[in-house]
Amino acid sequence: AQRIAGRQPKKVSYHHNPMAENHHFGTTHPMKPWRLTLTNQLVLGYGLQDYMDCYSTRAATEDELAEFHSDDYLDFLKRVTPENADSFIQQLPHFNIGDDCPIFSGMWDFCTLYAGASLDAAKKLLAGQSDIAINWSGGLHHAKKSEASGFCYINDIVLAILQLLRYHPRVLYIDIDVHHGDGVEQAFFSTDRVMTLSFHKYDKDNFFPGTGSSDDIGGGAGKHYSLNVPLKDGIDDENYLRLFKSIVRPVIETYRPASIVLQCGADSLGADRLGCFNLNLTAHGACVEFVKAFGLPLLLVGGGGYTPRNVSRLWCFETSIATDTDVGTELPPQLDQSFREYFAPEYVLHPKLGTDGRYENKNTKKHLENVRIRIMEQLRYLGG
Ligand code: ZLV
Ligand code: CA
Ligand code: ZN
Repeated sequence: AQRIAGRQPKKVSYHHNPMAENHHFGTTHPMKPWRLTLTNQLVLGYGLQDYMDCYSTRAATEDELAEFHSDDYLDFLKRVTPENADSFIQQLPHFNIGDDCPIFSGMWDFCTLYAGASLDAAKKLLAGQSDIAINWSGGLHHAKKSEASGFCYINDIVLAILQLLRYHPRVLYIDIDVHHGDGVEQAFFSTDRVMTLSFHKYDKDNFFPGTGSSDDIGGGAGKHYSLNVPLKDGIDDENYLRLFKSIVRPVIETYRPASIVLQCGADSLGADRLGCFNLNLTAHGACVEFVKAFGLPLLLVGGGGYTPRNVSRLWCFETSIATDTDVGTELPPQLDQSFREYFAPEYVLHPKLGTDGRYENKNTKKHLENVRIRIMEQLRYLGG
């Protein structure tokens, strides 16, 4: 990698722990933590570690998790194992443990590690020791106070935002995962100190989690501070990026946050196993670049992403964007053969993802214009 000439590079911190990568949700489960191993191989292959401060993260403590989660839920998560699950059988539905959120070996370690990384990242930003802090193992936006949901057990994003709120009067949360960021929205539903903005596929009865319509706007003191951009199948680079920019700029200029948390779920890419959009790495990355250009303290977290080779391509590419480096379009020449084979058949960083014809673009100009107008209407209510 090479630094792009003529830019004032940001201080970037990379919060990472290989121990969070070796967990298995189950053989048929789409969430594959080893996608982070692949990401890190690319990051190291391009030498991006030379352009940022890399931290090996620690597990979050139970007290830190209790800033958001209930004690009985944490107690359960800490104690339950695949071996003793039988003795918790009545509690499993209560905590929404099941096929989406199974009990797997090392689950507590996995949860505390990805949450610890987001907390460390938030603290680096608060201390002014980094401008952009990255935790690709985080971004698990569906977890609730007392309940697991959609592959998420601990909501590391809520915990990180709570840290930022100690010193920052307003925090903006932006979520470009293909799913609605319901857990973060719900946690801050009735406060005006956090604005949540999620872009997602919305189909109430047929796409998880079924929330996030334009009518979903927050409540109480938080009324108009939850923003949603419901989309249909197959949105492409040009339409997504135009919509993203046309919404995010006025949101930032109106809300004037002290910091931004950007959830970079990779399941909004084309060819994702669970997603249904047609984005390429370039458009997804351009969203990160656009947010970065506002120059506010920025926390980048991961999230969904179910085609591991593309998840790793994306998050490595976005690491290069954060560090103002150019990694080109080829895979790193020094990438180990055992990792290179995952990138067949193209063996490049930027394969064309939006062209497999799996999802045609069902978003009419009219629909996109309507969702944009709904957001502009919400913004008109803010802060007098
Ligand atoms: O990417 O799941 O649709 C952040 C994130 O946003 C559902 N779950 C629930 C509601 C009833 N169901 C189905 C339960 C299926 C359980 C296993 C799968 C197994 C194999 C292949 C696909 C799935 C699956 N599950 C696809 N979509 C779901 C969603 C949850 C999506 C979570 C997205 C998480 C990390
Ligand atoms: Ca989203
Ligand atoms: Zn998702």
